[in-house]
Amino acid sequence: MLDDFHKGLEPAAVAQDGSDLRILIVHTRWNTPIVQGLVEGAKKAMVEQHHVKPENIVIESVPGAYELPFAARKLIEISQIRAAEGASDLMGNVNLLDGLSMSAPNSANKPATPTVGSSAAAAATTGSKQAFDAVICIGVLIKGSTMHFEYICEAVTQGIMRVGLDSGLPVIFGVLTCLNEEQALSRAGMDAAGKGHNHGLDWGSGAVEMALLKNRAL
Ligand code: DLZ
Repeated sequence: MLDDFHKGLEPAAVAQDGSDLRILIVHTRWNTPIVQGLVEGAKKAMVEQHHVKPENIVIESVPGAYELPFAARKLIEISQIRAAEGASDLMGNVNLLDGLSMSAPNSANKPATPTVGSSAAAAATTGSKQAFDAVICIGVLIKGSTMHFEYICEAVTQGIMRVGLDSGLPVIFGVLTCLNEEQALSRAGMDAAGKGHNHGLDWGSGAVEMALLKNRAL
């Protein structure tokens, strides 16, 4: 029975068309190669399975997982203001987070050339009533020898949930909370045995499905 067990998210019964959606990915710069693989997985699912336009996927970065909720909230606010103003791109050309963004469409295992601040992918066009339709927060937390891991996991989990409920936007919890690096590699589909599954794929599909739910007419 487990031979045909579907790893990760079972596809929705009905095709999820993301061609009109705008998605924000906020990712961390800790455990970068694994994070990169997860970001690429999320993008792959959105573009290849759900037809999200690559130019409508905006990617921003933060230092670590603890910063994800604040950044998601701030970037949602900015994008909503810019969309209401009819701006031609959602993030503008301001380096809001003063961070590096790994936006180049490279392969999952090859770190992209970083670009400073709001990426080229941040040219998501507006022209309709909504700013972002969903946000995916992506990070990798790996347990160390102190209690730090537990505190950050708790804060980030609660924080991401809060941003979603407060903003009314789906915010996907794309944070791996792993006991060691092997677990993280496996969950990014980067393990040596090749038996893992890239959870980024599920987060991309989940973001599209939840964005469509958010936009569903009453
Ligand atoms: C400090 C820290 C540690 C020890 N480990 C991680 C980690 O595994 N993954 C991650 O995303 N961030 C880590 N951080 C950084 C914190 O998330 C945060 O950036 C700092 O505590 C500053 O607020």
